[in-house]
Amino acid sequence: MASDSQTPATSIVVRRTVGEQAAVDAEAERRRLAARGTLVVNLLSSPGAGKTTLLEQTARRMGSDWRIAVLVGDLETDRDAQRLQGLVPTAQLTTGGACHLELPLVQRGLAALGDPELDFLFIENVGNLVCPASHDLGEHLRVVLVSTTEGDDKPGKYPKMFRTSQVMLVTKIDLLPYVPFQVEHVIADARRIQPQLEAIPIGALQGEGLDQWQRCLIDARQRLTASSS
Ligand SMILES: Nc1nc2c(ncn2[C@@H]2O[C@H](COP(=O)(O)OP(=O)(O)O)[C@@H](O)[C@H]2O)c(=O)[nH]1
Ligand SMILES: [Mg+2]
Repeated sequence: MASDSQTPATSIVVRRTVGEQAAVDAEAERRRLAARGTLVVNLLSSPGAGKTTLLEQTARRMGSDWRIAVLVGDLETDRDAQRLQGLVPTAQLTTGGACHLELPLVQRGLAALGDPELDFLFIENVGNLVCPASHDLGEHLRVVLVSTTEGDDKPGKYPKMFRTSQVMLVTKIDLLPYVPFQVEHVIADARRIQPQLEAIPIGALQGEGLDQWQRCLIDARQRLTASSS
């Protein structure tokens, strides 16, 4: 039997799948931004549920007290970024047809803003209740919006989106008198999938529920800074 010194060295190459590497990268980004005190909020919904409107109102309410920036994902056009211009530093992330955002594009958007020190970084994902649920952007808070015009049966039909979110905003509650939609039904349906889900009904245009939304953000950031210090 050969002695140890004669044994040829054996090298083992450990390869990660693309998915595993993406998870490692997202976790590294999450930790990097947590250490800086930046709460990253990933906003997801079907098209038109009210993500940009919510961001406009959030920037108006919080922009003078907190350092905020927004990365806006879209298939084409910079229309949402234009709506936010003048309210908050914004970078448009154009996916060129892809149905969701991925971390490298988010990191390019943040670099385009100069990777500033922030209290809150909002990411408006591409409008879609399916694909964005499968992509970790390094966020600390995943927020799904469901509007009163979409029907109160959507959580059960798109379970991954609701299972992976911490907060659900029920939007456009000013339209409740005109549409067949029960807020308690949508909340019960979502909590069957994700019992811990925090649910906040809002009407962003009129400002309903925005105090609670703002408290939710500030509390989440406080928890983040407490746990990373
Ligand atoms: N009635 C009502 N309409 C809203 C509200 N929030 C957004 N909208 C409208 O819904 C449409 C889509 O909103 P937008 O913010 O662009 O949705 P996004 O595609 O998710 O970014 C726009 O016409 C908004 O004015 C709301 O609270 N109430
Ligand atoms: Mg939008």
